[in-house]
Amino acid sequence: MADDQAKVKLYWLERSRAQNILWLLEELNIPYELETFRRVNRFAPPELKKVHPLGKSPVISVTPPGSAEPIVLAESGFITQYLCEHFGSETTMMPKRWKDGQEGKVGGETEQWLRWQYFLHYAEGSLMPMLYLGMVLGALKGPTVPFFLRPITSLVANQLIAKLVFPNAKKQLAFLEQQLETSGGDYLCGPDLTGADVLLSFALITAKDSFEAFGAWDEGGPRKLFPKFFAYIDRLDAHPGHKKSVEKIKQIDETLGTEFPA
Ligand SMILES: N[C@@H](CCC(=O)N[C@@H](CS)C(=O)NCC(=O)O)C(=O)O
Repeated sequence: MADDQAKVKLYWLERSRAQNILWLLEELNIPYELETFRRVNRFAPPELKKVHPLGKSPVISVTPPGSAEPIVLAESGFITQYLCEHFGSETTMMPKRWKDGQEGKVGGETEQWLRWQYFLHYAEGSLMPMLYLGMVLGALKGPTVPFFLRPITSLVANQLIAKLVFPNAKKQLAFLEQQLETSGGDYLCGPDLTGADVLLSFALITAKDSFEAFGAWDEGGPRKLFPKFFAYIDRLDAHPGHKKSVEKIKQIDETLGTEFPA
């Protein structure tokens, strides 16, 4: 039986990275089941722990053809890799791995595939920690902190952002700008949208208006310094597949959020 007869189910949490996996499932054109969850006090509800012990989203289950036992997969990068490898052969989601005649050899991988694999790890290994720290420290300056404490928490947050987040953000944006300059197309691995672009989309679309506040940028701010990077985010946001994934959620329940924060 073909892999396309496997049963795939996505456990989707509102305003989360699960939006990436929903978009990916649409691009891969495979039938899937969707179960939606609402946040409880900003966290995932306890029901998600029954699916995977960490209780986070995204999580998917894949039931192979002829089996009653689903495989449960967590971690967005792993989910993306698994789905692209099994269901992506007729799509652009995973670049060709080997140069002709170099199959299985060290260094025989194509540039596009090396980039793809790198970005599957980069998403959670480098990008998300920087954005998450920025978000947590940013919250120390906001209305969730009582007003009489806010001057102190803001002082601490500003110092940590200046020392930890801003230098890291500058390096990462410059790196992504350079990767887009050298990819040979509009996307990170070349001319075609891949699973790696989809995997980065939620974080980048969510964060695009926050970079400005990370520090004192030179020469007119991040949009001027990194035009390809911001055009790339706008391209992801406007992509018909991304729009369809948002629409899908709104069709289930108009009140479910797809963007972070609420
Ligand atoms: N490294 C994990 C992170 C998963 C994660 O932290 N998901 C967030 C949503 S974006 C979540 O479930 N948050 C709710 C909670 O922590 O309770 C991945 O790549 O999937």
